[in-house]
Amino acid sequence: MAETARPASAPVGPPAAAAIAAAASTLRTARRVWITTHVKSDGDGIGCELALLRALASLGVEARAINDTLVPRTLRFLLARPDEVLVYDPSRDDAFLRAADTVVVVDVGLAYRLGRLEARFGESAGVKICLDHHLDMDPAFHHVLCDPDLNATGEILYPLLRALGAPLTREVASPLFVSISVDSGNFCYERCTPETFRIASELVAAGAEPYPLHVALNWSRALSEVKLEGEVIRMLRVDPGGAVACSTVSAEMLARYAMDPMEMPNIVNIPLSLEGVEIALLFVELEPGRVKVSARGKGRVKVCELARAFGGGGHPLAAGFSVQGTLEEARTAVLAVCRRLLDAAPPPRKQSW
Ligand SMILES: [Mn+2]
Repeated sequence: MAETARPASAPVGPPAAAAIAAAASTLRTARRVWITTHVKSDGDGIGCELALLRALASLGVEARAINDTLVPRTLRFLLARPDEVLVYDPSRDDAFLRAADTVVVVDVGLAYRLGRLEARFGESAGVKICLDHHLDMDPAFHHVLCDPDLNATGEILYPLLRALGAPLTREVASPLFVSISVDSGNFCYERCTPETFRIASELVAAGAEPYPLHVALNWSRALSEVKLEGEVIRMLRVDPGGAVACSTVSAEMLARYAMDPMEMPNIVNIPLSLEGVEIALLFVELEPGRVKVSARGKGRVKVCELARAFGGGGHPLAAGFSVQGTLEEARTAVLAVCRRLLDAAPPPRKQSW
């Protein structure tokens, strides 16, 4: 193969126009493109897959989106047909995956997070392109368009689609708008820049409709999820200092409401919404002895540092990790680190508007 994988030490960062043009030219001449994203995919991953799939189809390039796991219920409204994004089925898909001359991985740079598709990715002879906004990146990719300063992978995909010269139709713009909207907290998070809004403006001009997309994304919740939120609110605890708030979801509650712990990413915003709270925590008992912790911050403390103390990772304002032990043991251990981080944190910033 003419293209060689980049060295393991190559940094991620704002991709140069030349890097975007090179990835676009690979895609324009591709014959079979396999698009995929991480397991338990989210709005950014699925939105990018759909936008790229549709853009490539409009250019006459054969492409398929094949993931390890199902599109979450909350995002299925985006699909033009139920099988527009496929769940990997070896007997149906292996021939296509082996024949793919280009592989595009979106919203993740680590092959192990492709689940059952990790091996197919590893053995693929195709040119490997990564579109992402996370820090960690395997050295297997020939093209890396990854900028951790962006809210969403969609903000990387947008200039790539422009470089591809694919028409920006409503069908491309809508999932791309969803990708950025979901990962930017509805255009509120700190990484929103004028460029974020410039892209959003182009997408709306191309036919993406913010209000119906908002209704489909945020006001189409399952009753069980809202009822579970009621229990999470009842069990809210605020640390005596007032800066840490947390709540818990037991394995019994997950079973009673038939909730997938991966499909409730916003519940941790309930403790975060309290005045004076700097760190919000949601402890979810995945199984007896294993607790998943979602952490959110308002800015004074980088919650990724909290996550790192427990072997996890994430972003300054949003991170996650797992702790062995009971819910109570996990809470005691995590609160102790929170207090330490708060003591070392700079004083609250005085804002003026
Ligand atoms: Mn993302």
